[in-house]
Amino acid sequence: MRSGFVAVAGRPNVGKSTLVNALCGGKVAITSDKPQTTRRRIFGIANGDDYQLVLADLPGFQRPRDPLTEHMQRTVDSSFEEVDAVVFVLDARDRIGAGDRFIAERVFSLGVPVVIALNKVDRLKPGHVATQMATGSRLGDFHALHPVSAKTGDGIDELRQELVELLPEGPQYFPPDQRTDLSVEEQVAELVREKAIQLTREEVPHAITAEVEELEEKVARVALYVETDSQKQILVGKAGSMVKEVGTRARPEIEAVLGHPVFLELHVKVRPKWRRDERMLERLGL
Ligand SMILES: Nc1nc2c(ncn2[C@@H]2O[C@H](COP(=O)(O)OP(=O)(O)OP(=O)(O)O)[C@@H](O)[C@H]2O)c(=O)[nH]1
Ligand SMILES: [Mg+2]
Repeated sequence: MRSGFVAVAGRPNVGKSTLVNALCGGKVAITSDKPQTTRRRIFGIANGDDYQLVLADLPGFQRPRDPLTEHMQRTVDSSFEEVDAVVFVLDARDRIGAGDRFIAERVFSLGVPVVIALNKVDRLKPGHVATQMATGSRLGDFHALHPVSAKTGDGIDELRQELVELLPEGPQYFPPDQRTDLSVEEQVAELVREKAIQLTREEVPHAITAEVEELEEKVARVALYVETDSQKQILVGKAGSMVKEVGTRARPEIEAVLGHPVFLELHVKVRPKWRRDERMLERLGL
């Protein structure tokens, strides 16, 4: 049995969480087109007959601006301790530049193999992919470089195989039917937050957090927090249309997690400056 831990690092929005989901063969982490969607470390577990690959999906590397983003960056830093390898994710559709070089300095000095995943190669011209591969390969002394599309699944099996080969012999850290270390409550809150982030724009997604207030057999009550009244107005929407849409989108996925139908009750609340509130951050597990 091979088993171990692999950190997934990269700039915000390059597709780390989408990639973790693809490698695990199912949804573990929420994703969105807004940067800073992932706020904490989430284990995604890929189980095979003779391996257990535990991927640590991480927040994107960033310069901290407030206590929340400070906590997020600290999570990234501490997650590099005791990993067997790192997947360094690059966005093939974007310029590979200073931000990536900054991360490269850190991951290539860890002393573990670094596998570069050049993500989002779907619908890119082969010549463009080749150029980006050449640029990516100059970032550091990588173990392997894989062009992939987390979206279409292209190259994912090969990348998973590569990572499994880097794992040492070891025990099964999690039961083989487990795909994440998040509790059911945390998964429910994350799914609600995902839909709220996907439906809002500009500063609003960053000001949203979600917390399960009550999870009963037939009812899930989830609070959505924002920082200001105007953000609340946006998230509630005209006659409650926005929050209703959040619920409509989240409910089927929550039911899939729970394994049965549920009535989803969402409450939008204002909590001024929660991103600067250490006690609130701790309560949210951030
Ligand atoms: N075209 C394309 N889009 C992708 C691919 N992988 C991810 N995306 C999109 O890129 C955006 C960001 O994806 P995420 O997985 O949330 O990115 P992330 O790196 O986890 O972002 P943070 O958690 O905010 O750091 C989403 O809109 C995804 O749908 C891909 O292979 N191809
Ligand atoms: Mg993410």
